Amino acid sequence: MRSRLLALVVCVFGPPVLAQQPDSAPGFDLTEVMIPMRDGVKLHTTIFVPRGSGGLLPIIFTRTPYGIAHAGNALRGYYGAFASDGYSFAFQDIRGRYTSEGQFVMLRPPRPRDGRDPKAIDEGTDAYDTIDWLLAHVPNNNGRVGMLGISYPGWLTLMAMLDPHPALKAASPQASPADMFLGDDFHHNGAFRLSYGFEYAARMETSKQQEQFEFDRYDTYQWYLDLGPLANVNAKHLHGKIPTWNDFVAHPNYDGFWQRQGAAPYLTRVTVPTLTVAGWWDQEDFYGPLKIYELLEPHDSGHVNSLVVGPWNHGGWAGPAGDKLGAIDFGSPTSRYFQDSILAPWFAHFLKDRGEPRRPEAITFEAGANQWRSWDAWPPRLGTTERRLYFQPGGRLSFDAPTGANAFDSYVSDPAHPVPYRHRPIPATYTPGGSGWPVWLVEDQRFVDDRPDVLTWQTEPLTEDVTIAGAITAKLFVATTRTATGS
Ligand code: PG9
Repeated sequence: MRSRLLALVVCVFGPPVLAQQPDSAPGFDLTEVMIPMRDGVKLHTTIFVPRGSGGLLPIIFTRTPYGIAHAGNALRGYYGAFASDGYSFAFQDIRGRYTSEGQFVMLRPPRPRDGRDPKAIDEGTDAYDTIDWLLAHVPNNNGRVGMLGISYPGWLTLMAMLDPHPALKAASPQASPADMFLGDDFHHNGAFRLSYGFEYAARMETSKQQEQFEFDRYDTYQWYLDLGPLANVNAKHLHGKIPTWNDFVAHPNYDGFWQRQGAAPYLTRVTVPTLTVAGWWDQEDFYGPLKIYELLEPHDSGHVNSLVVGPWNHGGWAGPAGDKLGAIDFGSPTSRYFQDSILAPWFAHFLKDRGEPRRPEAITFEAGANQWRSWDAWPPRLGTTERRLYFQPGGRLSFDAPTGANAFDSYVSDPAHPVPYRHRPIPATYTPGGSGWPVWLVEDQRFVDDRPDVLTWQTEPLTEDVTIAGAITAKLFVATTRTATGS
């Protein structure tokens, strides 16, 4: 079996790479290749072609910094609806990761696109060059490629859409970040997400593979508290060797570094039918997908830009069921529904000319009512009213504007006793076997309610159901008696 496979590798795809054994998938011929990019760097790619399929098939293509050894599993899992429907697949390690050549740059900003340097590269050109190669080498392809990915691979899909290869006919950036300073993994409105930023940077840049930072205690809340000033991260632990950490330190404000990396300046046209996917309780990248959809929408004259938001945490739609998140039950297998009834038909339409898929502008899951809703616009235009909720004296919250002038609530913030956002002990984000991180957004946070530095406002008991949809904005008017304040 294995020798048959290598024979196929040599004759169809060029020299094989004999590194980590990739998983195979039943019914597919697996080949492993190094694909040359325009600057000569070669990227490690695995290709799965269904055995004995008669006709011409599209290719589903995913790029990732997280390793592709287990891509075969994906064909039995998240990509199962595609795998049983006649597609070939390509999975690729991006530059500088695992056995790909070249240098990894965290969220590498797009190259200057003035065409002056034909060898200039970015994640978009790497996707383009790979698609070119796949069309010439994957047997029986129908000349159409679809890309998808979740989170970093979602962002890589987005980059491939900027100046897409003409064969890229459908793209689904899922949980893709759009701005790491404003709302995604590393900062929220400029507030640095210390534990995630530190642990992710160390995980990605200690070596070409993923490495777990070894904390010397289980409760990382205490570890970060004991760390002292931020400078101690490099002085004691990272020693200036993690470029992304150094960037966090060098760019504490929303300067050109973050703006160049953010997606907004580049999302000025809809180049490919796009299905953006988000989870309401995404602990890492919720801002990104909503922003990507919103930025593309004014340019969508062909009505091919659409959005799905379900009751999921980060990437939760890739699991087999999606009927629960933490303690919340949604009453049906929402991930299964998404995979079989939204995602697969959407790609089949653009890559296989199959049927008229269900293509509303937006499909969202209404938690509480526990039902999927289709919309002709997002945020919804019909049947909604923009409302304001106001803080009131005595910790009350109401839809009526307060009448008193200059009322305020205040608290004393003590940086030596920061408010934990999760129950302690708080294990490292990537603790094998689970850390609670993926579900913290749906946890009961009333355990901090009685702290003097936590203010809580509450409505009267509701007399009827209230459904909230669209962009929720909090406007806080804040004054502090110090120059630096935790909030
Ligand atoms: N949220 C992760 C990430 C994406 C992009 C940059 C940095 C982190 C992820 O899950 O891939």
